[in-house]
Amino acid sequence: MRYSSLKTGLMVSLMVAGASLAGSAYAEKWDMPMAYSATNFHSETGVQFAECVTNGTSGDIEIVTHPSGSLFKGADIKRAIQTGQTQIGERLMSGHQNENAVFGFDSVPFLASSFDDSARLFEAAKPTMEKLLDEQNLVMLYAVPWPPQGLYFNKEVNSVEDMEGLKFRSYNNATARLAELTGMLPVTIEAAEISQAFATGVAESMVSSGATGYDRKVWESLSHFYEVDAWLPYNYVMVNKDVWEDTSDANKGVIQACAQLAQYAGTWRAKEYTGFTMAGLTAGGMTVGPAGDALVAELKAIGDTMTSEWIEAAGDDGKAIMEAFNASK
Ligand code: PCA
Repeated sequence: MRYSSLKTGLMVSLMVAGASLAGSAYAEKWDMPMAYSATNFHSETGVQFAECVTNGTSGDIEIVTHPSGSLFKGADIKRAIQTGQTQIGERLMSGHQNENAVFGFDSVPFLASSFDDSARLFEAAKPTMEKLLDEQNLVMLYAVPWPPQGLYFNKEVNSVEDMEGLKFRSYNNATARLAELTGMLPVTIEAAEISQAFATGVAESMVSSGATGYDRKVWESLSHFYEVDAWLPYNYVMVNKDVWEDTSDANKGVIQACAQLAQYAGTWRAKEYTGFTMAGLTAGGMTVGPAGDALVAELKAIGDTMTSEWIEAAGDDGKAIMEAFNASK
């Protein structure tokens, strides 16, 4: 290497080191636990959000993502943020249904089964969710839907009777209730652990998106995916309210802009990923297609039961969400 280029190289390294030192004078690090694998589209969206904030605040706030439940398991993420054990994180919103039925507004079967309807439902629920989260020391930054939920089995299924007695992997209260109403046996398992659960026979069926089945390579154990489009549950990113209030207005502005971008980009990814993962499941050897009319009719009747149950359990907040949703049609 010639001396001049060596010198230039050294100067550049020093300048970079100097810039990052200057940037880190007041820098804060925010750890962002996420429950799903690094390659999942929600996690990829989270990484881009984190980079956007780190760059946009010139390193004032550095967000570091931790996928696959590596920092906190999915079920512990919200509490960790609420109590200040971590600053920010992502969680499946309906995972909190056991705290308050309102959190399950997005998992009511057949209430909103397309991307457009689910976006309207989310907007209708947003003010109520923000109020609820505020009472829990949390601020919601953005939310992204999973693709439509369908049914996975290790055999052909044409009726609810065919499901009787199957071990059914559930991920929230609504999915456990669906198992009960169809005569299956619910077992709660996080997405990160489902490949093993199916391989060992701990579970034999589930309701989830093509995305999760594809990410977890479920064709190694399961044979059928029925596109039921039952609902589209949301993942959301929330920040501890005290941390948020200590953030400068300029940095809040950057974070909100990055959040808007993430919501848009994540939703776009969810739509693109739907077709891609259906093809991927088929390529893996699964039979993929719509459920038969008889099965759909039975599932819709169960959906009606679950809708009434949710409205009853969610009380005035649930009523407000339903009214806003119906008014947005
Ligand atoms: N995947 C997540 C939640 C909904 C989805 O499509 C899961 O199965 O855990």
